[in-house]
Amino acid sequence: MQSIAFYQEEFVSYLEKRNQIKEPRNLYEPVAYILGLGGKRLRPVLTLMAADFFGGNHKDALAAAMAVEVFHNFSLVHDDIMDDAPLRRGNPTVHEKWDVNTGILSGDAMLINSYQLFEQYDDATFARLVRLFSATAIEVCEGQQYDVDFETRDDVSIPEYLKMIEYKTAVLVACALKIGAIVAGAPERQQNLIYDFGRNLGIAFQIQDDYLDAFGDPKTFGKQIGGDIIENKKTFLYLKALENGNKEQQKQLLDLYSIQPNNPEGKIFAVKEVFTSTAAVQATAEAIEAYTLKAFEALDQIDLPKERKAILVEFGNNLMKRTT
Ligand code: DMA
Ligand code: MG
Ligand code: MG
Ligand code: MG
Repeated sequence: MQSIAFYQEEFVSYLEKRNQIKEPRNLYEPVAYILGLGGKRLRPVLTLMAADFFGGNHKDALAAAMAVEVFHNFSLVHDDIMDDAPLRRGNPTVHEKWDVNTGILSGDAMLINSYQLFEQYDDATFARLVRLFSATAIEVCEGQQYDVDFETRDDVSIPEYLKMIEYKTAVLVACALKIGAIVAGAPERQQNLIYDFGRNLGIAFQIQDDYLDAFGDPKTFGKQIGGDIIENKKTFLYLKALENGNKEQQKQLLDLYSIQPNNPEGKIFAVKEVFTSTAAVQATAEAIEAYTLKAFEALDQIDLPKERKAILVEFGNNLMKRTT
């Protein structure tokens, strides 16, 4: 059985070959830029692993894995515009390096290109992949719309938050795995079970993403620390702090989130103090663990040899130790 590092290397060497195409149009410069910045390659690696684990060949899944990664990067380029983010993977975001229009158009080009990458599969597989991708794309857009709407709402509940992160983040992690299973020709029940594993892992992943946004190490994180706080994002930390806090802490948090700060660093510091003093940090760590365990329970039901499941467990556990 191959290691996770093996799949990463396989994927990156494939990506490098594809990325050498030089287009005369400026549109593709940002595409090559964002894809070339690296990142964890989490989603395409999951596609390749699922393809091998369900009895296929990961090489047949490379184009599909590429589609997943290109789709993910489309969503990041648009997300950074929506979140007014200056940094991505330790470098300027696309709209910061070029401009907002370039960010929108190069993001659109990536979304379309991601579908085009499915063309190499036979018609039945193509139809399955496009159907799943379309359903996922709509959900990601809906999740992103909730995320933006929640910025100006102060009555967001934890179930609403969980739905939002399931849509904006977890469905693509789940989709990445299911795509590998589809390419391998796995039975539908197995496809759905691996999807459920990915969905729960993706929820844990986004709760942790929110945590790192506030408490990550600026040297390794690659994004602006405190960006969610500046943008009044309703994160798990925030909602738990509001739930756990006393009247005074609740008022402080609501006040901090209701103004456009002229001192963003001061706002970030004050909000993080409330996150810590209300034990929201502890509750967040517990939620990450709970969803990771749910993912492993889903994995337990899948009809795969033990050693393959062990690699997916290792993958999940490594993900929970991440700093980027
Ligand atoms: C990510 O939410 C969701 C999508 C669809 C990109 P986010 O804004 O927390 O992501 P990041 O922290 O990477 O900007
Ligand atoms: Mg963002
Ligand atoms: Mg966002
Ligand atoms: Mg984030």
